Amino acid sequence: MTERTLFIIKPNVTEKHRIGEVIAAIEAKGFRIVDMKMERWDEVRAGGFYEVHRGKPFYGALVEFMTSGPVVPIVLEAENCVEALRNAIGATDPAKAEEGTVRKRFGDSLTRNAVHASDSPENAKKEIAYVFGG
Ligand code: FUP
Repeated sequence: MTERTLFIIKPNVTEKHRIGEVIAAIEAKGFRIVDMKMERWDEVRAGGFYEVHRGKPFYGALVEFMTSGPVVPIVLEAENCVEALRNAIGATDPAKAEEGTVRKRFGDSLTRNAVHASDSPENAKKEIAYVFGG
C-alpha cells in the first residue's frame, strides 16, 4: 500500500553539509519526496515533537541537539513507506545500525544519529501534521 511518512534530517548532518548525500541515499532506495523544507526549531517546537520522551534521562540532550542547528523535514511516499524507511535508516544507535543504513553512514552517536523516521503509520500522520501543518 502506498503510504507516507515523516523523515527528518537532523542538525549533525546539516552542520557537516551532507544533506545532499542523505537525500541521494533515500531517493536511490525508491522513496519519493512529496514535501520538504529547512527550518530551525526552538525548544518548544522540538520539545513538542519529542513529547513522548519528556522526563526520560536523554530528553534534555535530545532537545538541545535538535535545536542546535537547522533540520530538514521531508514527507516521503512509497509502498510500505513507514516500515521500509525504518529499515533503511537502521537502529537508533548508529554503532548498532547495519552497514549501508543511513544512521550507520551519517550518525555520530546515539543522540546525534543523523535522521528521524516515524515508527508507525499513525505516528507518521500525527508527525506530518505537527511539522507541516494541516
Ligand atoms: P527512534 O524511533 O529510532 O528515533 O528512537 P526513539 O524514538 O526511541 O528515540 C528518539 C531519539 O532520542 C533518538 F533518535 C535518539 C534519542 N535517544 C537517546 O539519545 N538515547 C536513548 O537512549 C534513546 C533515544
